[in-house]
Amino acid sequence: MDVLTTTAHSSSYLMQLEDRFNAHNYHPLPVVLTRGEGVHVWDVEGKKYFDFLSAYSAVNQGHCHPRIISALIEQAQQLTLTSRAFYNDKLGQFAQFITEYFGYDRVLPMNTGVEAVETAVKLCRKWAYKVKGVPDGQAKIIFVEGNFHGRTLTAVSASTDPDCRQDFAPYLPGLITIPYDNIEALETALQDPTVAGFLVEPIQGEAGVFVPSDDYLPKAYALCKKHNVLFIADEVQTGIARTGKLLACDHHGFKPDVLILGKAISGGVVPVSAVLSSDEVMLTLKPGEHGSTFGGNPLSCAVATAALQVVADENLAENAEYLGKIFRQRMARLIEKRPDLLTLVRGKGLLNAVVINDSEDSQTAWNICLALAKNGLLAKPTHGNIIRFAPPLVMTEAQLDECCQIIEGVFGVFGQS
Ligand code: IF1
Repeated sequence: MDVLTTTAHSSSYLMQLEDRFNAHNYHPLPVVLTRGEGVHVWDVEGKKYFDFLSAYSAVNQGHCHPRIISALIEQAQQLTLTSRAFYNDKLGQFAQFITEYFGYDRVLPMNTGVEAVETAVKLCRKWAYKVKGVPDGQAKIIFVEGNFHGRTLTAVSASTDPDCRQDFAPYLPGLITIPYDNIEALETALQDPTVAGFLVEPIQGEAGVFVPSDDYLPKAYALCKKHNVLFIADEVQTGIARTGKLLACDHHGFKPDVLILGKAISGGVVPVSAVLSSDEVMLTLKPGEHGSTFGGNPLSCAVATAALQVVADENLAENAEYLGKIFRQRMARLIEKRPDLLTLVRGKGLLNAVVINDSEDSQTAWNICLALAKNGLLAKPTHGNIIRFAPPLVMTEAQLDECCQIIEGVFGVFGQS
């Protein structure tokens, strides 16, 4: 008998099943999805939605992109995993492809975004001791307030969000947090010669799509150069064309010393993440000092290669840039109509958010998302009163117009019974 059937189960049954047998580490919107194609997803009752979350920017290429799925199927029928105990015929080719694609000497492939963050932290520390000459055990890495880098103990040790870190002590030492978008604070922190890295999201996604001042990132990069500190960009969410350029750092004309990628690097098909950097940084790691069972497996290499080719061939960065401008204009007009409900829209490319004119702990944003779902558009609040809007980058202008009409319709009447 097929255990995981996709028929005959209602949404309510499936939600109860998950509630009974799964950990309660999420509070999902009450929608049970069973199919995805492009910018659309369907629930088990057959209702169709526009996906305006894109699995937190993992399906930038759209759900089940045919080129990525066929790469998955072809490789899955040949070889999925060898471990790195042996070579495989895909990793070397993938490593050459992705390093040329992003312009780096070397790649270290992992699986989830947070594993790539952990890898970057280990590389930074190794570089600190082997190259910079920081005394053993004293390397520090600077993070910024409001950061989100994942759910491991390193990531939560760097977090300033109580929900992310409460009751997970003791925390990893050697991590400093400074205010985001504050160059003076960074300059001060860099006076410490044991600092080896500055790890930052070019745009803070989870915090609520905070776009820093235009000169913040380039100035921060220049300061890191001045102090022989690695600029480490966490582009797990902002990368892969999401913000209107291949990388969010591309808006500022510099290349991070260490680049962290995840999510859409595989088009949301299988977990793939990667760290890219120079020979100087990467070759500080020797055999046996880092790795993972699935890291660099042939299936991931085949899928990620296809997923990145789709980004280039379908001009997804340019599309994100173009549609993002239209979206923010439409939302700005909506704010003029409903200043009682909305305060602002912000973002870059197709990573945007609207801030609801209500307290963080209000149910307003959640209730708006419920209303949006009823009208065929899926989005979810990030912190309390902020709704993130991030559709797949394959969206057409006509589809975006239809989505804006849904959003304008819901916001237009919300709270005006
Ligand atoms: C959840 C947030 C988004 C990330 C950045 C690393 C990671 C993430 C900038 C880790 C992951 C995911 C995690 C997921 C929800 C989602 C999320 F709300 F949590 F913060 F996107 F904003 N760096 N973000 O955004 O990558 O290990 O998850 O592959 O944990 O609830 P991962």
